[in-house]
Amino acid sequence: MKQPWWKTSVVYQIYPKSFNDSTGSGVGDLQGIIEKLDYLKTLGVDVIWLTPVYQSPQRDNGYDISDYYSIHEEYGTMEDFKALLKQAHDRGIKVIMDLVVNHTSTEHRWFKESASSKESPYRDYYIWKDEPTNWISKFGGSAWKYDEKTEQYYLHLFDETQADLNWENEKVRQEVYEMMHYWFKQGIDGFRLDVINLISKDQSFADDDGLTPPGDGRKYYTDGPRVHEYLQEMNREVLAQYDSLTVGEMSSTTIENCIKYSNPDRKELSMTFNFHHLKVDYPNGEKWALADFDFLALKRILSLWQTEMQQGGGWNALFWCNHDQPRIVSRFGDDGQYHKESAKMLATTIHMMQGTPYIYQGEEFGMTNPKFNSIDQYRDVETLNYYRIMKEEGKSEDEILSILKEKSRDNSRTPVQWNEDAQAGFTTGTPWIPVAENYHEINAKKALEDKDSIFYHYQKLIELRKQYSIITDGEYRLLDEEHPDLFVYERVLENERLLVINNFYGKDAKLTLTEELVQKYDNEVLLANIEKAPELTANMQVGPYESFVYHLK
Ligand code: TEU
Repeated sequence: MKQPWWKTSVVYQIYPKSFNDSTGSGVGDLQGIIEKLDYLKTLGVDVIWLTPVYQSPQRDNGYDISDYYSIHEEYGTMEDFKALLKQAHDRGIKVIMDLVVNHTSTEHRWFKESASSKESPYRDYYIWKDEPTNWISKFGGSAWKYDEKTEQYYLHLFDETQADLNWENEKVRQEVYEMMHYWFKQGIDGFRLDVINLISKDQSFADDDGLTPPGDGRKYYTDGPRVHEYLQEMNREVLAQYDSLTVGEMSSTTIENCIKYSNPDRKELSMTFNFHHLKVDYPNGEKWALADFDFLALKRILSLWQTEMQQGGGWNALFWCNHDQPRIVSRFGDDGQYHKESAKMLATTIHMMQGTPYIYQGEEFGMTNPKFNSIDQYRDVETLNYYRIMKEEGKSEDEILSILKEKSRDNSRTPVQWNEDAQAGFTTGTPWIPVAENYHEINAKKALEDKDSIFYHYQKLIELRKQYSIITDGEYRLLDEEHPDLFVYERVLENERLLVINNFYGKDAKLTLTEELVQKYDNEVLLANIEKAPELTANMQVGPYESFVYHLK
């Protein structure tokens, strides 16, 4: 059966602001992306995902859109966008954009009209109430902002400059569909849909009774009452007319809903991002606190999503990194002694799973957290809001900075480190956010010159996905579930297997394999992160952060 193209693709996420600056403005731009398309072709990615490039006041770096039909002037012009699209397509690389329609910027024309008067025809484009609920914004503080002029509160699940659209209003939905057609007619190949599972709110707008954690109101708008109805309408009105990749970012979602969002029989989306595996270092579910990651929980969660989504006919987006998450090699790997080995091991762990892998800019050569040591180096609105909140809670500067160093979204937003030139070759000007200090050692140029680099490991993972259908279609089975250090799984397709062995720690680990695995098959090493992978035996020793893929036939 011919698979849809996005099931065998690998997507590369570009955060334009930090990717490559072609003008010396200090901010990345579309021409800067064009300059790097050959680099991405060398890596072998099939799709690039651009985080928002629309007109925006940039309070949330483009996730606060003030005009869906124009390009943010710091990034370039519509002509630059069209040139990028053509240049990417000429290289066989598809382009998906970020669809942010849970909310707009309060600078958007619609909101300005809506806030002008209770009688405005745009009033019901947003969610206005006489009294706020006790819901908490994901960026801290109340999720409602009082408007003096019309003496009502408007809902903002994120920053107060990001007002939630009212999806109950059919005019809003039609505006969104019209805009999606516009971009598809420009020639794009799909969308990543920002927090799309938050668009349907429980119309009771009740206070959270605090009985079910976290008690912040999210149960009244997460995977809400009409969300599947809206996505099926979006599919009928728009998506079904284009051969596209659509990936929904599903905040605080469930497996059951992600099966519904991505099972093709339901005609909603192609695939989903979920974040459960990236909360195993949140003590009691709290992001803004420090804890070692729970490795057994990580294995359990990733494996559950593999098996349940496969059984339910859903499709996972596979990722460790994005513009909201810290750099994975610093978070679950080792950005010191075993930097190269652990980055390769982490990549192998998810790229050999079932789903569509996403590589975040700089991940492919092991960019790390920048380890900022002053609040002046941070830019992210969520980070700065929580800095203020933690200060008000009485936490010391040092304690707060130690938390931000691990948890801030700015960890992934420092400029891509291209080479050892000034500002890592990102800009000839002053970058909007500081470059990480380790760019002399960790940069794309160095990686391209080192045949044993993390870059070429990613390149090989992408090649393997094209060569072996077992990676796309094989059944996933976790092995040795309780092993405290090793993440070992197999993929099974008829009489063929892949055996994937990953040591998540910097010490030797013993692995016991079944006689069947060791005796019954001929095996070949497809990939290893050390010079020579050990022979498959019933009792194996796996060294610090070592990672191997064996093909068994
Ligand atoms: O993110 C949704 C979201 O909740 C993230 O902000 C992330 O999960 C959170 O910061 C973890 O603490 C999307 C975009 O990816 C993000 O960049 C935007 O800020 C947000 O929506 C609002 O559009």
